[in-house]
Amino acid sequence: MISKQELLKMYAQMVLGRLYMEKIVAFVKMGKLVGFFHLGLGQEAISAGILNAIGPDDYIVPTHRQQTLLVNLLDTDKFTCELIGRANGYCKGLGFEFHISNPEKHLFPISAVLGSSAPMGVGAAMALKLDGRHGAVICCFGEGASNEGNVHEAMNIASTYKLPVVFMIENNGWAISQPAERGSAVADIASRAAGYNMPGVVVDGTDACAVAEALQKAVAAARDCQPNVIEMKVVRWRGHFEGDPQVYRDLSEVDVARQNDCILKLDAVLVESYGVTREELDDVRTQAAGKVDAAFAYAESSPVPTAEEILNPEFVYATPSGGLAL
Ligand SMILES: Cc1ncc(C[n+]2csc(CCOP(=O)(O)OP(=O)(O)O)c2C)c(N)n1
Ligand SMILES: [Mg+2]
Repeated sequence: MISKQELLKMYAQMVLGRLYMEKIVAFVKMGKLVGFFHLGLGQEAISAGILNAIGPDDYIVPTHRQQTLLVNLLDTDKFTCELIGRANGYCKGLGFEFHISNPEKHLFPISAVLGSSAPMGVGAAMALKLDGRHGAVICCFGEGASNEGNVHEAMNIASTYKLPVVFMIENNGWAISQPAERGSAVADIASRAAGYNMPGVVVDGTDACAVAEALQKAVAAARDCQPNVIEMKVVRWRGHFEGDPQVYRDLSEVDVARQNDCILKLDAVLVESYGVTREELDDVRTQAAGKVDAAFAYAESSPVPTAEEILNPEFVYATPSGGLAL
């Protein structure tokens, strides 16, 4: 059972993620942000559930749609500097949001090579097991990525070697313009787990309580070297990237999904079942909005990296003695 304190914390994380992404939308529209932004609006509960489930020995291999996770796991100001390419960002403004990583926070880089997070996560899980550490790797990817060959190989190795890894699939129904049912013969990607002799569960990714409970169980099992698959069903609210005209889908799907908003649902649970007041929730929102505004203002006034910093290979490539050593 997830406690009131845990749910309140998740609520605050979800609201921060939501407002942060809405700010990105605004900045893209104003022409202040350039590049591709793959927003996880509507998918905030999953990131909050991951943050709730992890402990100091766990690791995360994130996806490109987990801004809620990044903005809460990392320092929001420093993350925003990375987002808009400023020298005091986590990767000196060279990684941007997409390729950000942070060894101290056990955060692997998001890979642009779809599906490659799975072998990366399995490699990290193998390292944890060999080192005798009681941690797990939460290896995240979308349902589109789950159809890549290396994901299947990674799942097979994970189960054969009993590695401490959770394969966490955010099934948002779309892989760019391809609907999930065009990319896979099974309706539930988690059902494939049986083919690797692993447990696999399907969870409503908009139900924060169900998400948190399922992730806690999945991570606990993985720490005990029971690899498993967890599939979160959601709907992608935005285009594949900001600016995607989405001519390939009927947007009424999004209107329906917005009625099933994970934040509104958790809001109702907190008020109706846990006695949280509307004022308390409004306060959470006000604080999050202030944090987002302050982070963007700070980042905008921060310096861009110098040419020397941009060209210094030490900041771009891992060195033999450094990098993401576990
Ligand atoms: C190996 C590889 N193939 C294709 C792409 C192009 N690509 C980028 S994102 C994407 C779809 C991702 O869909 P999904 O895994 O469902 O994640 P979502 O964007 O829906 O969160 C594709 C095909 C890529 N980056 N890498
Ligand atoms: Mg998808």
